[in-house]
Amino acid sequence: METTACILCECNCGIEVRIEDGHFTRIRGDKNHPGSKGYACEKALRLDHYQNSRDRLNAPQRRREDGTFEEIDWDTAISEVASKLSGVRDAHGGDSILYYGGGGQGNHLGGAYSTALRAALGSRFRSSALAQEKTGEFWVNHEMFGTGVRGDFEHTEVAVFVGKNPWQSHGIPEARRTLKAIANDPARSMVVIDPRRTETADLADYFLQVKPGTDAFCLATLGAILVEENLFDRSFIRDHTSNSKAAIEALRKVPISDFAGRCGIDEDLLRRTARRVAGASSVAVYEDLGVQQAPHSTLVSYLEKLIWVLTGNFAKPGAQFVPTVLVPFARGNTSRRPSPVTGAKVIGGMIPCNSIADEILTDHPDRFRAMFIESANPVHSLSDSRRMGEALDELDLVVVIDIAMTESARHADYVLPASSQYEKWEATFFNFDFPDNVFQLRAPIVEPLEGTLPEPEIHARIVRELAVLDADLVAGLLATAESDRVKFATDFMTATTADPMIGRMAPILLYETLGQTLPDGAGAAAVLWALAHRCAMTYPKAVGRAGFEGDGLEPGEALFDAMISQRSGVVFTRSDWDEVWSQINTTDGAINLEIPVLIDALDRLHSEPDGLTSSEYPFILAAGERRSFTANTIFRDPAWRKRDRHGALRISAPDAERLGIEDGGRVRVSTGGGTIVTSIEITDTLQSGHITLPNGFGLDYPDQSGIRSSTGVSVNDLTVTGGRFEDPIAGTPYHKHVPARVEALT
Ligand SMILES: Nc1nc2c(c(=O)[nH]1)N[C@H]1C(S)=C(S)[C@@H](COP(=O)(O)OP(=O)(O)OC[C@H]3O[C@@H](n4cnc5c(=O)[nH]c(N)nc54)[C@H](O)[C@@H]3O)O[C@H]1N2
Ligand SMILES: Nc1nc2c(c(=O)[nH]1)N[C@H]1C(S)=C(S)[C@@H](COP(=O)(O)OP(=O)(O)OC[C@H]3O[C@@H](n4cnc5c(=O)[nH]c(N)nc54)[C@H](O)[C@@H]3O)O[C@H]1N2
Ligand code: SF4
Ligand SMILES: [Mo]
Repeated sequence: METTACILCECNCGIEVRIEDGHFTRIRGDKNHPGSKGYACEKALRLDHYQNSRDRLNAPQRRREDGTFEEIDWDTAISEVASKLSGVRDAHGGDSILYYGGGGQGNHLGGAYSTALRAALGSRFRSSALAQEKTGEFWVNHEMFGTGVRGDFEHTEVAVFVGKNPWQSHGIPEARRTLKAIANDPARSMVVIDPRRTETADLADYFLQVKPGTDAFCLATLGAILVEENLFDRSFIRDHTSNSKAAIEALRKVPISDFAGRCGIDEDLLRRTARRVAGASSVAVYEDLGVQQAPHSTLVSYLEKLIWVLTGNFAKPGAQFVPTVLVPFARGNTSRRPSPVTGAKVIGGMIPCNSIADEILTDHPDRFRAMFIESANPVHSLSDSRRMGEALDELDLVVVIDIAMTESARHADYVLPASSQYEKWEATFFNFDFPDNVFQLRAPIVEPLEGTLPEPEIHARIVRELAVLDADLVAGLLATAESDRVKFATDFMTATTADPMIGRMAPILLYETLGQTLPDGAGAAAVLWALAHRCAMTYPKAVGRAGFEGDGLEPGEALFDAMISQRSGVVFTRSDWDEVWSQINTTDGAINLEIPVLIDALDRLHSEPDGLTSSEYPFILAAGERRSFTANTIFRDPAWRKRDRHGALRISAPDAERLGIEDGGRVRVSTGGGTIVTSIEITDTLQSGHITLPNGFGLDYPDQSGIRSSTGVSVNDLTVTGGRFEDPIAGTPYHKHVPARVEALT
């Protein structure tokens, strides 16, 4: 059995794979993986459909005048891509090149090298899927804590899931085991806030089945009850928070019964829930897409955090903590420069996904002229796919790195074929465990498909072609890396601190030097050397407790050696709950409770009119539900699904009856974004007026004879962009709240 990890969700459970004739014939959880400890869900068993997809690209593709593609060799591809990228930069500036993506659920090493390519081109703007889900929460975290936070669900007394269905979407370690353990323990409780009675809600003790899109009312009520009934933790607030007055006053003003009615929850249930949360020794909270892609998303993030801060649920077992990080990608700082055309807020360096098309489809002189897309499929995954496709067609240059000819790749000028995640060295920076945090560098377990390259090599080749690194510097550092790693460290640090440009090129400089000396072709691991050293310097105690000790550079070197040699993953930090406070990164070291624009938004809720539905669009469509057989667009082969093969529209029995449709019957769904036809699944888990479609469908895929067709609905044919349909602060879309009409087809 070969040791690797599942690439289908952020948990990246360790797995063992038996390979016969290039096929994954047996897959099981890896007991030696220090994070997942043998756990894996059933989706992992289907990974052969990823590895042996019929849709793999095995040569670089160049678009012809007529829109068809021709195969070209790698040297041609690299030199043309490099010269066209520098051409765009010379004509319009590096800022006109937008970088999108950088990694999916299982692959972040490519993205770690792309930063150097972007530096070489002077490209500063980027975006990724995070800017259509998490940026609002990142920003709130930044304002309150100065850093990201996570919850300790394994040990918590009360688990709260807000717009999150971990039974299907995972996201916490050993999700199903953890959920069952909470459900089976009479001393622990689970609170679920969701308009649908999900698999997770079925396990809940307190199920708050809100009306879609009313979470702000629900959470404001919970907060108001804490204040009204004096349930908040006064000493915690006094000792550990600042600026609490305005938030508490705003909550005190919330009309409890009125808001309870707005969200459709019985006031008594809300009171019992607030008391349970306040009385618990620990509470862990997880908010996800159900609120992050719905009305008031950033306000909801704030209210959700106010509730657990007001009840003192930070820096103790079972509560919230600050994870140690190798790459701080969950940053919520806003950059001084907004997006060039629409002036959108840029959070954590990312342009809101919803603004991208507007940043292109305009005459504005600062519009984007080129896009570099890596390991993402924005024409499928962004709101209003058709417009996103039109935007790509308007650009002077589109380069895509993917393993498949995706919906986005079809709009590219060059498509560069990557080796699959099981054919190269790979890793993710989704390292959020606590107190033991885990990182796993995966080695290739199958030979790469001929004609493909790993992303780090692609980036390095483009950078070589751009000739930005001094050849003597590279040769000198390479020689030192071969003979003396300690001297290499000093020389490397001297070179990268002396010249900021060389500093920004550090990943590729490492790849070209240290990387060439690593065993088994593990050159892509070179960037980990810098991350290991930074980690050892940032968290000396936690890294020491994990067993990496010594003087000077020794802990970092030891950590790096462990990373590259331990196939099931390595515990890189062992934290102490007492240290969590020192990770708070606000000016005064206290949690800041006052975010003025969100307090205003809370005040404005009082006078807010009801919902986005109308007589034309009386339903609310949640566009993109996680189900047993969805995994973003990582599997293109629809045969991986054993059930729900077409991704039915879920609808309540009363609604189906009113429309005169039976289970399996066909309907037309229309929104402001478009119209689709699908079959329905009648369910008693949904409220009347609420319908759902799964994410990740509608990908086209060739059959045995090469004829391409797609299965199910591509949800972003139905989603909409624009002011009413996105968060006013973070610009995140309301994918889970699309006004829609349903008509029966006979
Ligand atoms: N099986 C599977 N797992 C996945 C993925 C996948 O594609 N398939 N994708 C991964 C990724 S990228 C992500 S980001 C996560 C996302 O994971 P989740 O956020 O858990 O996934 P969703 O099903 O999109 O949305 C969660 C819940 O929001 C609810 N919801 C809808 N509208 C509202 C609302 O107005 N208010 C509230 N409170 N809830 C609402 C839905 O009913 C649903 O139960 O999943 C990851 N895991
Ligand atoms: N309407 C609606 N839209 C949504 C969502 C929703 O709930 N509703 N969810 C949103 C969310 S949370 C997310 S995270 C996004 C996800 O959407 P995207 O960000 O587009 O990412 P993925 O679907 O994960 O696609 C990853 C791409 O990586 C490619 N790939 C796989 N392995 C490799 C590799 O080794 N190298 C390279 N270069 N490529 C590889 C795959 O072929 C695929 O094209 O969708 C978002 N879009
Ligand atoms: S929980 Fe996520 S990473 Fe783990 S096996 Fe399931 S899909 Fe894969
Ligand atoms: Mo996501």
